[in-house]
Amino acid sequence: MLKLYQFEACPYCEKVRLLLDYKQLPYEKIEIIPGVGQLDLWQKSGQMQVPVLQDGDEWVPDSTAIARYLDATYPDRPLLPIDAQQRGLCLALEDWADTSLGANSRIVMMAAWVQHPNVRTAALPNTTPDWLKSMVGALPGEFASLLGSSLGMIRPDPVKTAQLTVKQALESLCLMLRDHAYLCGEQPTLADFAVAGMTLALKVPGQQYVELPAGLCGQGIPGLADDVNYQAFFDWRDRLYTDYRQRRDDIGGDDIS
Ligand SMILES: N[C@@H](CCC(=O)N[C@@H](CS)C(=O)NCC(=O)O)C(=O)O
Repeated sequence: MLKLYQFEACPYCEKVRLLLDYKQLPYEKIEIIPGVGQLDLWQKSGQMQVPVLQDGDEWVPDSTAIARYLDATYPDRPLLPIDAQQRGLCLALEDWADTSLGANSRIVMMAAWVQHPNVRTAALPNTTPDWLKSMVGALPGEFASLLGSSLGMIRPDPVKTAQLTVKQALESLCLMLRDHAYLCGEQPTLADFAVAGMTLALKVPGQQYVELPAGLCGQGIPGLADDVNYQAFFDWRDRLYTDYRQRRDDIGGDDIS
């Protein structure tokens, strides 16, 4: 069986999980422990980042390389269009999603995390004691921002720039999807799954799809995921999940958000 070495919360790993589910290829997830686990990964794959796909003796790091490998090895349900212009557009959109959209979504998510007490406490593991949740929720926003900047995660200007960039990205995605079911036409392609993966941080998929803290699943960044101007995009992404993402078989129920 295919093995996916991953971090559950990594957008590039979510992109690959979407690709594998679309192609209806069963796989086993192997959660990597940051640090120690990455050293092991380096020995096996020659680099330390996730995602890495193992297919027998074949080790494939990098989500884009994994997509190309999957199409070459398992050609059913192709990820790239045949038409030259559509194919070029698909590859360019994938690269844009992996770089600009992914990086800016992460900055926006970090900013929301430090500024909104609810988002901060939701990110804590389910087992966190109530007293610690209250303490984290009660931290003043300025202190949390300072903590964020001192860790080199965010600074005020990059956050504003990232927010504007993500808003424009969501606007362009809504426009691209207005008259078409998917980004490159009427069939899903690599571009759609890259965009869906990279926006994981803007609105976390439901618990029926991802193994993340219950308080985070289904939660969106306030001011983005609940903005009616971008509703068409989040509705489209929900449909993509309903149609193609495999539901977790270790939990039951239809109404888990
Ligand atoms: N270009 C890579 C990017 C993968 C990536 O940035 N992975 C992050 C997690 S989201 C990672 O492994 N970070 C750990 C590190 O760099 O040590 C891809 O498309 O797969």
